[in-house]
Amino acid sequence: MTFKLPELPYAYDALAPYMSKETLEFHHDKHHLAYVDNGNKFAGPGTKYDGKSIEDICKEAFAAKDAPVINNIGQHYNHIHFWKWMKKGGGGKKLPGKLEKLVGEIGSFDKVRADFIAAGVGQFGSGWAWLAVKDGKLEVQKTPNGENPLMHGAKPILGVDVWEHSYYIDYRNARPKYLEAWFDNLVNWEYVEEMLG
Ligand code: MN3
Repeated sequence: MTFKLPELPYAYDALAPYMSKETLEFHHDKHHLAYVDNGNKFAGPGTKYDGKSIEDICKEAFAAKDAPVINNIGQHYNHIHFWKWMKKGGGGKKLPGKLEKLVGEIGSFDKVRADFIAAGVGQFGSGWAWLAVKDGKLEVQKTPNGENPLMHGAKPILGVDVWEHSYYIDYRNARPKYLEAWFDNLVNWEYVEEMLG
């Protein structure tokens, strides 16, 4: 399979002021594109990964400790969903039904929000914070660099990019402020529910 850069599902200025046009231009057009180009080099046509799903490639590469594929295909997978996990006018406490039930099983909306933000703040260096489903239960996770919950036996349903390229233009070094603004104003909960399958 030849990997391709997906288009953003909204205009570059749609997420302002929480995520600027400039951030999205760099993040999508330059950073995500680099993962796609490198992903094609390391896991595209002519490699042993050709013909496999991106989810399977993530798992196989992690099991084989194949760092270039873990990072580039992991990041391609993460960003495909990251763009869809955000929308203009997102956030809010009103969750779709299945998701609300899963959150209720491990506590409250406020606890999940606090744990998710703490995971993002606590990820040392570059990486991601996640809501993932493992054995039917919701979990808050964090992973370094391009890793994701698929590589750790779970299914990601929401992820936030805590690499500096995701927030430095808009928030400088204030990662907690970025995470709070992101969670409260940008999360597309309908897409999170869709990821439950
Ligand atoms: Mn990124």
